[in-house]
Amino acid sequence: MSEGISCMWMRGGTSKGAFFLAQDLPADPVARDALLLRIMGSPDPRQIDGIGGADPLTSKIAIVQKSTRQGIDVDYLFLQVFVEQAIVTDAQPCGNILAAVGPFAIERGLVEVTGDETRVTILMENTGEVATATVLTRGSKPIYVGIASISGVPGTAAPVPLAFRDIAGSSCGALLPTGAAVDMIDGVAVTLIDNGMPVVVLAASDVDISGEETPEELDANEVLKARLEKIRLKAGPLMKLGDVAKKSVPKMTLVAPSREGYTLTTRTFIPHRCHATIGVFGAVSVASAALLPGSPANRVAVIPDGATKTIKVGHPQGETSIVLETEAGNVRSSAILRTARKLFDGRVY
Ligand code: NQM
Repeated sequence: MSEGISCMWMRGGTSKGAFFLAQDLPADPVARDALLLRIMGSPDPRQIDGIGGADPLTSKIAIVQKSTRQGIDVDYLFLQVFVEQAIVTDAQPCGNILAAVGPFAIERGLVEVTGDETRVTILMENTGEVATATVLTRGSKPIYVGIASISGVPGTAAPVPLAFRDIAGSSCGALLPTGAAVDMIDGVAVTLIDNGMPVVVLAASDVDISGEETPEELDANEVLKARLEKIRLKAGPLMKLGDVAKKSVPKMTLVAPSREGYTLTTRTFIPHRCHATIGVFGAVSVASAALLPGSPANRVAVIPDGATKTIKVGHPQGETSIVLETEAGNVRSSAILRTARKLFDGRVY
């Protein structure tokens, strides 16, 4: 530790995190997590004694290594470091941080560049699911500069399209872990769904908000937060996630009709603070919930026709478009456009 540890600080989508090679961290998870808490500066609301950004979206870790599995380039373990509690959890994946895994793997020489475009196949160790990232490359390096833009990130950057297949039930064992598109918890209609991320989807109007509030307004609404947490703690076991008191899943997404012409609009608690936008797998799960007839998301959504559906998931800073390939009404694969950027490369102490 006195010598420091090699670490790259990267933006992936609308999140930021510390990227490590697996070989540079302790193999023992207890020692590793203690070290990561110290590196990020948790527990502390300001993370003043670490490099974390005092927000769940900037208190994230990616651990990457060359894969030994057939057809997979790299294995990626995501860890969420809680800001105010001494908790490091692998109980969720992260599709935003995933956007920077391909560029990082190329930077560290884990994947060979194959021309103007390099496809990186990534095993997400948290769920056992596979993602394919396409990274623009020149020489032996990723290109970060480009013309793609995503809501929640100022300016433009090189596009990093991400594609997923068969991610239903990634953490809960089934797309709908209770077998139903609608369940009732505390008198509120909810969809308990996992298409890449366990999410409880409910209508904003059912918990007495419009769904257009700012994250700051929602974070200040203690009555709403207490009500959502009660529902979440009951949803956890129903979703086969056990006791979720100390877990960052399931997420809580409040849905409402969109006045901007998006498919629907959302406000998401992850799970105790309101997301500035929405997570990648969170958005895939909510988009999938919108296709379920009679569900809270379906009731507020305007669903496009056709087997290939672009679902525009509205959020506080614009929208996140998810492309769903469907077959007989079921989602077969999904894709999303992200961008990523190398921010700092050095040693962390
Ligand atoms: O849902 C935040 C993020 C995420 C996770 C969260 C994510 C995803 O925006 O795939 O990206 O929901 O904790 O980084």
